Amino acid sequence: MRDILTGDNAAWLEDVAADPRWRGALEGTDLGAGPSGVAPPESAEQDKQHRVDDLVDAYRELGHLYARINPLGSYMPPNLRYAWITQHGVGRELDPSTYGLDESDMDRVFAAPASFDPPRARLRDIIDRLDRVYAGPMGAEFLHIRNRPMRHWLIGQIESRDQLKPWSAEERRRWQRDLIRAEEFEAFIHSRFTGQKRFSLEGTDVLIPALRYLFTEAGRRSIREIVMGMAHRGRLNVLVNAMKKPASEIFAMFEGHYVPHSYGGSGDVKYHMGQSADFELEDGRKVHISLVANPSHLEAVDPVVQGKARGTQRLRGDATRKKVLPVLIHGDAAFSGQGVVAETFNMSQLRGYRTGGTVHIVVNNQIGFTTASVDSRSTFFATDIAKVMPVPIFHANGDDPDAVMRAMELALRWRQKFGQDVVVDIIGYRRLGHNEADEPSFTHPIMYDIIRNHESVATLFGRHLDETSVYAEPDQEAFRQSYVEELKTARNEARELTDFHGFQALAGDWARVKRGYSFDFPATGVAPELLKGIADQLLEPPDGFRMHPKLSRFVANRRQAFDSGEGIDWAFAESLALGSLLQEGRSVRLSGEDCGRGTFSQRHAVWWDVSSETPRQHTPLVGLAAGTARFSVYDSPLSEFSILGFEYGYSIVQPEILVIWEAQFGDFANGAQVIIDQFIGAGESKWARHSGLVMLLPHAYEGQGPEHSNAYLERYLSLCAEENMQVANLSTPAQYFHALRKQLHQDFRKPLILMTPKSLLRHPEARSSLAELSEGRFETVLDDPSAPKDPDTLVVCSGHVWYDLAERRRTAESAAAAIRLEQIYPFPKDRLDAVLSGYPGIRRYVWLQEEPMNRGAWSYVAPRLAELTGSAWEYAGRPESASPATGSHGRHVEERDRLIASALGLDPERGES
Ligand SMILES: Cc1ncc(C[n+]2csc(CCOP(=O)(O)OP(=O)(O)O)c2C)c(N)n1
Ligand SMILES: [Mg+2]
Repeated sequence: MRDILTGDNAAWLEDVAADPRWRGALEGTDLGAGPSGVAPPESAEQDKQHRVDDLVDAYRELGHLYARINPLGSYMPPNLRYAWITQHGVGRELDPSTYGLDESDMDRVFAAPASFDPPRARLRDIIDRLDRVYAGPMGAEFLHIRNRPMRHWLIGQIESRDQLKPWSAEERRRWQRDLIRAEEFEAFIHSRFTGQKRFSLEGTDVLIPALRYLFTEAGRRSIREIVMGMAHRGRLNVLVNAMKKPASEIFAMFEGHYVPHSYGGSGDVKYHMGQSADFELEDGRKVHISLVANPSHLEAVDPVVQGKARGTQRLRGDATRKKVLPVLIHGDAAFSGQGVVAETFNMSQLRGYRTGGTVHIVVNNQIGFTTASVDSRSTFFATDIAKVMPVPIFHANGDDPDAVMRAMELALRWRQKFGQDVVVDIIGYRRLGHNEADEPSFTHPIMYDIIRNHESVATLFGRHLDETSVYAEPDQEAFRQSYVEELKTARNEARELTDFHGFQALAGDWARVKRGYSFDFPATGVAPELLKGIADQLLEPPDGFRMHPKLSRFVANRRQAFDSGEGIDWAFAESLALGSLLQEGRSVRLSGEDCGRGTFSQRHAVWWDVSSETPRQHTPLVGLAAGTARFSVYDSPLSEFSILGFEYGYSIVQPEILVIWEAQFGDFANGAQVIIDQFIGAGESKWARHSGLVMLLPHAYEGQGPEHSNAYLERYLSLCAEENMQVANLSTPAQYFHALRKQLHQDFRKPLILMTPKSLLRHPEARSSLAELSEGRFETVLDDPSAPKDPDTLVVCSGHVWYDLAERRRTAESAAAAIRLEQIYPFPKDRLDAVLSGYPGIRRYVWLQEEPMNRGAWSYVAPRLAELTGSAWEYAGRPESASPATGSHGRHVEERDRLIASALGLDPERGES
């Protein structure tokens, strides 16, 4: 600012500064105080106008703190009331007398805010409008939006005369019918299935008309698909009354007729189920709505919804992200408490993860289980976390459908205009306990006294519609009765649904996908001439592109390896595999921390021109994509939970895209443990949702200390059952090449968990030949390429440790053969059996691993290996350890030498050297 306040500009800016409309903008600069730093004298008229402007600003800034947004009136836990007053000094900010305006000014005409029409108005009318739009049953927070045009647009929308127009009678009758449905649905379950958990919506019933209004408005604005996530609260009600799930199916689950095993899988409780349905507009247009299945873990579904929405945008060719809308419905306690909410906001505008803005709805019942808001968060509102972003927040009184719909409308308008997130905080209450068997007044006696005497929104709004002759009470009652009859019929139908499994059949592209796993792997070799074409594309810089000298060397090395037909390393094998898939017309998406270059400088999927002033990049794989295929690679934010969730969500959209997530080091994936446990491991069993997601987890004991050694292989293995995923620890680039290609070439989709190399990326022996890429397929077991004659010891190991073993064996006299278990789950029993049968004279069977005994694959493989040979296997590896690895490099080397020696039968205790 200071730089431009010189010369000619200064005079012009001084003129501007005199204009009252610019006052706020220039506050804090020299101009804010006038040309000489001293404010010019004002006329009495100007002075009054400034006072009016200050009042207008106060409404915009603080109106929401005065708004009548709490249906429980002034009820607030005592300490929260204290916090309110100390933080906000609420009292007289909206009182005209605070600004020196009194009754005699009320009929005087002033310049109105720019959003007003006409531009001048009586003070009384200005205040009246501001009061209604900012301090009525809806409050708005937006001053954290720093972008002025966006903020002004929003102010214009909120203050516009349109906001005061009454809703149409037809619209309001529709909402009332939705409210009646919402209320009767809960009441029906309450009386028929007493004491069973349903997580009643009562107290925030307005969610049902609000959602249906959102779907309708979205459809009118050309949105074709909505991807939605929500928690337990009112989910059954939403499924039936907003998403067309037959009530009979819900009732069948209450009746105990639910038999997911008849389809296969565990199924899930009713309030976690997903659903998809077409929502029809009156003009016949349809909006497809999908509610993503979710686990109990609150907010974990948020990034999954984002990934699914992004994938759907891709599938539908929605380049501007205006046709597919993500909607997330949160609880008030979870919204402020769960960090993944902040992670999801953070990714919302990033190139690789944006979805064009999410409509967030907070179903705010002012409590979380038994915990009061004051113990739940340090912020005043549950929604304050959203203020890290330019996200408008509308608070609406849940007892006032007119206000709630207004907020929904503004939210959608904002999202479609700016592609940014927006929050609608529906403030209601929870009529019952956390669940229906729960007694809420143990902990909140005063609040629950108020709630007991508080009439439902359907009662209040219904009475108002009756009194204003919009919807006569007898007509409302007739509708209520007809809906109850519908529910009764549904209940009777439920009695017939005796073998209800609840899974929605796989449709579209997924219909082709087989459910079961198969060891009949497709051939995944790629002809040498095709590989050459791919390599040429990968290794050729564009014209005039100046490469980093080290990158030039990297490319030259790859070229040399390719031309010699030998020495293809890990990362090169990866590029060739991805390039081949792209050439076949299949898309690839890779994301993770620093994955463009690669944590270990191994990948260089993105090249940077070192000479150009404007950053110029080249991504060689992009040019290989055939047809509609696309290669995308994104350096992700420093988050595991949200990014893995996002990629999982992307992977369930359609089966023909290879979606890969890479951890910086394998152990960091435990920050995403909820996604691994609840979605990746169990999603197919619970919800019949298939995913071919690949997780790359750098893993190897190389003396880097406790945190960079271990990807917690054992955790994945503990989740393995019923062929739910594939877990592998590979030892050659060719194996990696075939594993990646196979992931799209096999006819089923299961997550692939790969332990990936670190030092092996550059190990001169961890190389493959072109011939190995051109022929064959993925092998679950690799036989010993240089087994001694008549071995008496057979070692089975997996991954990196094989190279240590092979090296030691070269210099030691050992009669041990060593084979590699490349895929650990599904356990390749038959293949391993076949390989073992090639070694008839074995006296010692040894499992070798570099991980401590309580980690790695030992616990998983031990009983399986024993079953194969009918004898217990020896263990060669590190002893049990609380920490994943030693922090001392010297100690690491000792441990390594000892475990290799022990596997080969060379350890001192055995009297050998
Ligand atoms: C991550 C996680 N921690 C704890 C729980 C247990 N839990 C279930 S509901 C709930 C309270 C949620 O409060 P809120 O988000 O306000 O939703 P409400 O039930 O009030 O609608 C808790 C703690 C959970 N489901 N998920
Ligand atoms: Mg709550």
